[in-house]
Amino acid sequence: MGDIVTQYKKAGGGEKKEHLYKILVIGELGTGKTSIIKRYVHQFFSQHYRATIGVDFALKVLNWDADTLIRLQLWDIAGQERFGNMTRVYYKEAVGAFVVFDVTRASTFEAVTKWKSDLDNKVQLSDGSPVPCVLLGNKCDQAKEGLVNNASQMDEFCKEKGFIGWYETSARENINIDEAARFLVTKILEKDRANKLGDDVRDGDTILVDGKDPSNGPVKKSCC
Ligand SMILES: Nc1nc2c(ncn2[C@@H]2O[C@H](COP(=O)(O)OP(=O)(O)OP(=O)(O)O)[C@@H](O)[C@H]2O)c(=O)[nH]1
Ligand SMILES: [Mg+2]
Repeated sequence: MGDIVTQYKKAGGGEKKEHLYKILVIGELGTGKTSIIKRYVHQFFSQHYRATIGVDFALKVLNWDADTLIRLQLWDIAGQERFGNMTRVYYKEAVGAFVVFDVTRASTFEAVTKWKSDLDNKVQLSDGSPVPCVLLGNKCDQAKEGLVNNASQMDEFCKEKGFIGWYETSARENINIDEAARFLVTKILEKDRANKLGDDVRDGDTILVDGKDPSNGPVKKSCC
């Protein structure tokens, strides 16, 4: 899968395309993955830290343009999972990813390379190319520590490690999260057009995800 495209009639008579994209959110413990997703999907932030166990899910629907609706299936993977052996399962069929570090803790930046290698070793697009991945330096509302203070070195780091770009974000202050997501989705759409990531679903077909409408909650796998 990766991407499921549905075409359906718009009120005006034309056809509207609908894409379903699986996006991973990975990185060290406590870097703010869950907070970024909560901010992005629910416009909500909490100071309270509750570690994610295993994986969590959220769905964000984007009215991309007049002809395109995009559903982002966000996979919020626990920081502790890099030491487990489940990431291969979780990464399956992803078409985009965010690797998150905490700008106040340089150790979380040092772990970024390990997360990126884990990703690249375990999942590729159908043409064998790496999954487009954006690096997020979160908690930029706080004092920064390490390489993140040097933008040109960060650019260089991203080029070297195969990130398509990087952003400083704050889930607390709602900084750059929409922008980073828009950037990633733009790249995914480009890849999709070049590469046809998924199957077309005929007009009138219903997308079922584990037997449920994906707009109703966590989704895992699509079928039709
Ligand atoms: N100041 C500040 N704190 C943040 C920000 N984002 C997250 N936090 C705090 O950082 C802590 C950890 O956030 P989580 O979103 O739970 O981190 P996580 O990456 O999901 O952690 P795991 O699930 O353990 O992997 C929480 O106390 C959040 O309130 C931010 O942008 N700024
Ligand atoms: Mg979490």
